Amino acid sequence: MPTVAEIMVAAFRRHGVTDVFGQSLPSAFFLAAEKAGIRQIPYRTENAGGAMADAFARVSNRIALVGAQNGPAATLLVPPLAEAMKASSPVIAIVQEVPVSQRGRNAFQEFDHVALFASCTKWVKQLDDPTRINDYVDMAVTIATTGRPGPVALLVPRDVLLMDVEQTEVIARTSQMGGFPLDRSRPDGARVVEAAKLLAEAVSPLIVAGGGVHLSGAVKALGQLQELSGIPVATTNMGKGAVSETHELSLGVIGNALGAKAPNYLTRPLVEDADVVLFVGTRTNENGTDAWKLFPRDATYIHLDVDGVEIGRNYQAVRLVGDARLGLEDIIAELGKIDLTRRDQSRPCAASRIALAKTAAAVDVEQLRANQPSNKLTPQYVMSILNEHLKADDIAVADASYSTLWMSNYLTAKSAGQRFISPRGLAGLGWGLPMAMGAQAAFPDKRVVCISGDGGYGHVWAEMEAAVRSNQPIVSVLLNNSILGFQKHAELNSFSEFTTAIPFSPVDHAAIARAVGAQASRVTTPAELETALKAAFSGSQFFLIEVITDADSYPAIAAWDSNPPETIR
Ligand SMILES: Cc1ncc(C[n+]2csc(CCOP(=O)(O)OP(=O)(O)O)c2C)c(N)n1
Ligand SMILES: [Mg+2]
Repeated sequence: MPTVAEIMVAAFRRHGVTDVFGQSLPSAFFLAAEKAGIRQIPYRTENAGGAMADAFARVSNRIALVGAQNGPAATLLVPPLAEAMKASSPVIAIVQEVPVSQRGRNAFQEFDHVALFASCTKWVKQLDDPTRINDYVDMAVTIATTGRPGPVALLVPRDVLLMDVEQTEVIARTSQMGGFPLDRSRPDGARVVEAAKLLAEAVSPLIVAGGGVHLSGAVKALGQLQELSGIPVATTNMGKGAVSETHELSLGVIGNALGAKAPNYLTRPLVEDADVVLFVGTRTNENGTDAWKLFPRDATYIHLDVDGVEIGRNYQAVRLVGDARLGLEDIIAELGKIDLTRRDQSRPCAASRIALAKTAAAVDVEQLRANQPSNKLTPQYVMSILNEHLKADDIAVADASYSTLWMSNYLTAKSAGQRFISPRGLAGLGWGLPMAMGAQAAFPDKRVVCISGDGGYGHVWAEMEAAVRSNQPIVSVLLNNSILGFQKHAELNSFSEFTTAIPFSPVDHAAIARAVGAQASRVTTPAELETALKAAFSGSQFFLIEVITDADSYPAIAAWDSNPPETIR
């Protein structure tokens, strides 16, 4: 007679699950999973395991599972689930519960997990009736993947997992889900007609693509719309790669890092001059809109999003509630029926403005390379060299803080659909390395590059051991400026001083990496950087490149233009 754990594993296999992030708990579940051929990908901390699952889901468009014990382990899942919630990532947390017979008696590590996960999941439920196991698995999968995707938590009491149940008693299910979006819905047809008309008749329209374009698999449709309409496309940090940044109508990433020193600063007028803006799959959050200052007040907005709550939150808009791919296809179909003379006429002008901005950006990068101090590399320089090594189907992952902005501003999306993953749901430190591990687990044959700061890396050093154990050939680039960089500069900007917690003691990260069996190189010169990158990219093992970087460098955060941190000291 099979146990509930075994039936649960079979149910997840039915949904196409091949990998689970875990640390052996709940034991009955993982023992059954490994016997059934599901690979357990180990984490050192639950924080990291949840972030791995999040990235796995984002890059693969499949649900991702993470397991954890009750109590303290479960509490460590809160941060990654909160990030997944804000970033619309369908992570399924399998959390052990105390045995039903011990409930409410202060059992070992007993905690109210329903209350714990209420704020950071779409759904949290405890399985009590063993015959309903298939119902609960399917409910978890459905809720994670339908509508706006997001995390769920399935609580499984230790004793229920071990129960033997007659197959005949278990409510059977046969549906195969596991991919997302599970259900695609079309926006209101009349509003699509209205939107197409607005786009056709605009003087200088703009499309802004968020992470929802990747989640919906709408990259191809967006490229078709860009080509057909000749409308320039910008992306948010999470939308980066939704269009190829080598396309003549692609602006690159816009948002809070579009300050005066940004390489793509000259794209800013194209945003500020827009009279019609089409948002696709974006929350119009603070950073993506430069604190809602970037877009013109008097523009007309159209917003296509699966979550109607996001539409009109910050910009009153023509409401296109629905799947990004279907919505874009509907707009394309409507544009096919109307006169696009205006769009055809405006395309060369938009393209030449963008070309000018890109030429200026290239000059900017040339200059920073020429003026590079020989013993102290700037992150801009490191990123521009890394960009040369990155191929069109490589995956780049960045930690929060400056790393995300260095990636957005200095790495080029060389193909439509190339992925650039960052924890921009909540921008927490320490997500970079585990997200790279999750992406690598989803695509073992792809090159995954991780960019982190030393503060964020300190949250997750231990995960290097897990990456080595899992034979993950990640190229991990650590920008070691020996400070909490953003924190220091933000404090200088706001208070003209900073606290004593900002500088770190010297840390030899390369030595830590070697101690856990990884390859590593500590880099201080351009020549050493080049050698290390060549070795890392041609190798097949986890490779940490620790670059000692200039602590005074910071990305072009627009809010600091009027009061740059360096002038305050
Ligand atoms: C979990 C978490 N704690 C604190 C912060 C606030 N914070 C944002 S950036 C930053 C400094 C990051 O330093 P580091 O990782 O070294 O990157 P750098 O800015 O130096 O490149 C801090 C403390 C955060 N975003 N997430
Ligand atoms: Mg730092």
